Amino acid sequence: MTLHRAPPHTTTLLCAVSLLGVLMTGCGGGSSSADTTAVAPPAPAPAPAPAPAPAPAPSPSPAPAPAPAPNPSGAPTIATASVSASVLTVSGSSFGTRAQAAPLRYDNFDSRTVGASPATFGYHNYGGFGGTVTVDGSTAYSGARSLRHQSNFGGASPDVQESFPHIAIRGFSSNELYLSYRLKFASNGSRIAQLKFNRSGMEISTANGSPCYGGSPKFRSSYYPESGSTDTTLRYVQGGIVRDDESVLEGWIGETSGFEGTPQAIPENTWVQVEEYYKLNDVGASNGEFVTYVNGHRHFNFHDLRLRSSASQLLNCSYLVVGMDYYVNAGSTNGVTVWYDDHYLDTSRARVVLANASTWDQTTIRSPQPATQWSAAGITASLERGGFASGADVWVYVVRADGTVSAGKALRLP
Ligand SMILES: [Ca+2]
Repeated sequence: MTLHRAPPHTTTLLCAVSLLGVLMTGCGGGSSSADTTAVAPPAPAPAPAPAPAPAPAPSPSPAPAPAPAPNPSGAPTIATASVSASVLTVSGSSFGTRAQAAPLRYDNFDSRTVGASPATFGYHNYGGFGGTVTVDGSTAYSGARSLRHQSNFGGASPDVQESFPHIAIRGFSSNELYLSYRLKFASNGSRIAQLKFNRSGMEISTANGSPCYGGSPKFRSSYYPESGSTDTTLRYVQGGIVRDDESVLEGWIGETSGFEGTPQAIPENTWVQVEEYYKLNDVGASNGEFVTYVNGHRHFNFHDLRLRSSASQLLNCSYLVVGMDYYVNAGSTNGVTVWYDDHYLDTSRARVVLANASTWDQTTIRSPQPATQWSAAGITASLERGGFASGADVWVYVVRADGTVSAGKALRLP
């Protein structure tokens, strides 16, 4: 299949006109990632043994004790999984550790007040512009409420419209982030020109008018429809990383060398799951990671990135709602609407998941459950049904902090 990228001049124009002083470093996509790999990665290579002293020492110095493996003894294995009183309990072995049981953030918006701004319940508004972001009681992936970004609706116009509310989580610092959320959009007769996915990185207080959006190092991506058509489906993914020196590595999924894969098309009025995983490199090494999925379909898959030069450079901001460029057509009934639900953000990949297939590679729904207790042999989490109804047959997976995934354990939800 031949993929057709949006004309570069279009992207440049949209970026240039949309950023109000935010420089080009903010342009491009912005999404986020899940696991490093969809399958259990091989066991980490054992630390190379220190070269034995070549000197003919009469008595060789004893080999240093190997560093304890952070996740000992093989893949995580689930023995039992059950639900009682909306608590998911999983027992087994080799689940590894988490610094704290609960994720950094979990919000299904179901307890929020319809019409409320996310700034009233822990989200940060970086001071964007354009449309509004409020709790919505008419459309949801889970429960009865979600978060809605409603872009402004003026008259039909040949000019691109912009709506960039810039709603994020901040107030943490980490070498890595895993996030998942649900997204759906409706064109309302209008048309998205670019939907910016999650951007996450390090704030630079003086950066280009917006500490997170203009900061670095940073991970980012955007989705685009077919250029110049009336097609409302999002089909093309562009993005990459911004290093601490402001240099970039970016490209189009499926079109640029190193950006393998085929973009997962997102039609309007269809909920999808976005998962992203970011990891900064160890200082001096090229082992930073950027892995993203939509409905379990992998887009970015980088494991050899160098984004920073100091251990003091940490991820400390992560957008949920960035914004969009869009067109209002003759006959439009509103600007484009985008909904978000089941927002999960954490500083670790370690999580327990409800999924819709018996093997991880086949899953297209991977709902992370917010844990309340976590040990190597047992996990409890608040049951978040997401799209799964009572009586649904699901599979429980445990993902360890190193990305290793257990086999699925069948469970019929009560
Ligand atoms: Ca919800």
